[in-house]
Parts: sequence; structure tokens; C-alpha cells
Amino acid sequence: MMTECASFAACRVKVSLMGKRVWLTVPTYNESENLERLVAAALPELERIAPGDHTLLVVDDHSPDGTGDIADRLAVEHEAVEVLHRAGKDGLGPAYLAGFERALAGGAELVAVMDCDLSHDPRSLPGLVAAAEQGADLVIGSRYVKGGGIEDWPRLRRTLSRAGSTYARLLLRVEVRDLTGGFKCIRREVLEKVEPTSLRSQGYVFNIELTYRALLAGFRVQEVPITFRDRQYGKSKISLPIAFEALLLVPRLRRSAREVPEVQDALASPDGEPEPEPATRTTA
Ligand SMILES: Nc1nc2c(ncn2[C@@H]2O[C@H](COP(=O)(O)OP(=O)(O)OP(=O)(O)O)[C@@H](O)[C@H]2O)c(=O)[nH]1
Ligand SMILES: [Mg+2]
Repeated sequence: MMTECASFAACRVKVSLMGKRVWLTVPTYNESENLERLVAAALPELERIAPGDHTLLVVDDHSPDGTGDIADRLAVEHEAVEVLHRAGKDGLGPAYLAGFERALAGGAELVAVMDCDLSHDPRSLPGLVAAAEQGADLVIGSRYVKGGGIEDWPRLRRTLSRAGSTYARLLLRVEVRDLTGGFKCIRREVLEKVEPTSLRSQGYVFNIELTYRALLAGFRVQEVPITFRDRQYGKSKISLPIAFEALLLVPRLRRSAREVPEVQDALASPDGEPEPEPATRTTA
């Protein structure tokens, strides 16, 4: 094919200036045993979804185990891999936000997010992206809808996770079954409208808040079943304080819904009393 570029390097610059349509953001902290496996499994899926039009963005918080160096090497080996290095461990929420900002600046129409520990199967990515392309604004890879599940978690962990999602669902009066999961595909418009920088929370609550505010803003949220597997390598970063933060912040999310500019109108009842309607715009 004829090209206007004077050199290969110039072509690379031109292509990167044009941006990529699909971005997969992967936050990492001490994932040296998982990152290469994840990249090897995810890149072919991205290539199927958006041939030549995708970026896999690793957002690393200066992992002491050298995950950032592995990411840099992978970025040299694969044109589609990019790395965002952050100064130190700052929590999952801020890492997501940094990834979203980079993806939007890089022209993303769809931003997918998944954990690095292979608990989220990259083979489920096409299903999530397809749901977004068929009209959903925010797609959640869901363990708790028909067809979804968790493979090898101990009973206690399974119960706690499910109870956390149920607690948030009832308190926020939404129909989404898997509010805490971190496997998503999000349309650009959602990230622009829900003002990601105002999403203050860390960990699980970040996921709950993003979905809740997307619903309140009138976006269509869809759950797609996934099978979640326990990590085989590395350690979980989820701690009891992060889990408690989630419990405490959910009621605040509900109260603060009244202060979110884009939903104030939607929350006002005919007699002027602000009373949130259940946010029910979901499909499984
Ligand atoms: N950049 C960044 N990534 C993080 C941070 N904390 C966790 N992560 C990454 O976020 C993803 C989810 O973290 P996990 O520790 O797997 O948490 P989890 O999946 O809820 O818990 P497990 O199922 O027990 O693994 C993984 O890819 C982590 O490496 C952080 O502070 N900064
Ligand atoms: Mg995990």
C-alpha cells in the first residue's frame, strides 16, 4: 500500500497521533508473574476486536517486584503496549483514573478495564466490547448474573463478595448484580460525563461509584456473564481496610447523589422534594 510517510518512524508517529479506538487499561502492583501471561492472552483478543486499532495500557505504581520493567520490555516488543508509570502505590481508584485520562487523550471510543491477575479471562473481552458496540454505555463482566460464576474461591470469600454486592445494590436501589467487579468496558461518553476526577474512592468503591453515577446520569448499563477465577500467582492487594471503606462509603454515595450536577434534575420529584428514583436502567 502506498504511504505518505517519509520514513517508518514518521509513520509510527502519524499512527499514534491518529489515536486508537479501543483501549484496555490494566492496573498493576506487584504482578511480575502475571503481566506477561496477561499481555500474551489479551493482545490476540484485542487484535480480533479492533485490528490495528487498539492499545493495551499498563498502569504501574512503581511495583517493587519489577513489574514496571517487564511492562517496558513488553512495550518495546509489542507496538500496541504502552506503559504509564506512577510514582508509588496510590490505590486502585487513582490508577484507573490515570489510565482513563491517557486513553481518552489517545482517542479511545471504548475503554476496557481488567485486573492483571488473570481472574478476568481475556477471552471474555470480545463479549464485553460487543455489548458496548451494540448499544450499552457501560458493560460489566458479571459473576452474579445467569451464566456467570466464580471458580475456586473459598466459600467465605464468595459469600463476602456476594454480600457486598447485595448490600450496595439494596442501599443504592439499583438492579446491577455485580457492583464491585473490575472487568468492564466503558464508552468514552460515560467517562467524559461522570467526571472521573471527582470519583474519590479507592478499591471496590470506585467500581461501585462509577456504575452508580453512570446509571444516575441516564447511561445504559449491561451485565455480561463471566467466570471469575482465583489468581494463580502473586498476592491479592485487597485488605480489610479497603473492604470496610467500601461498606462505609456506600451510604455516602447515595447521599451525595443529590450533589452530582448531572442528576439533580433527574432526582427532583414533581412536588420539588428531591427523592432518588431507583436507578434501574440495566439489562442482563
Ligand atoms: N496501579 C495499581 N494497581 C493496583 C493497586 N492495587 C491493586 N492493583 C491492581 O489491581 C488489580 C486488582 O487487584 P487484586 O489484588 O487482584 O484485587 P482483587 O482482584 O480485588 O482481589 P483478589 O481476587 O484477591 O486478587 C490487579 O491487577 C492489581 O495488580 C494500586 O495501588 N495501584
Ligand atoms: Mg484479583
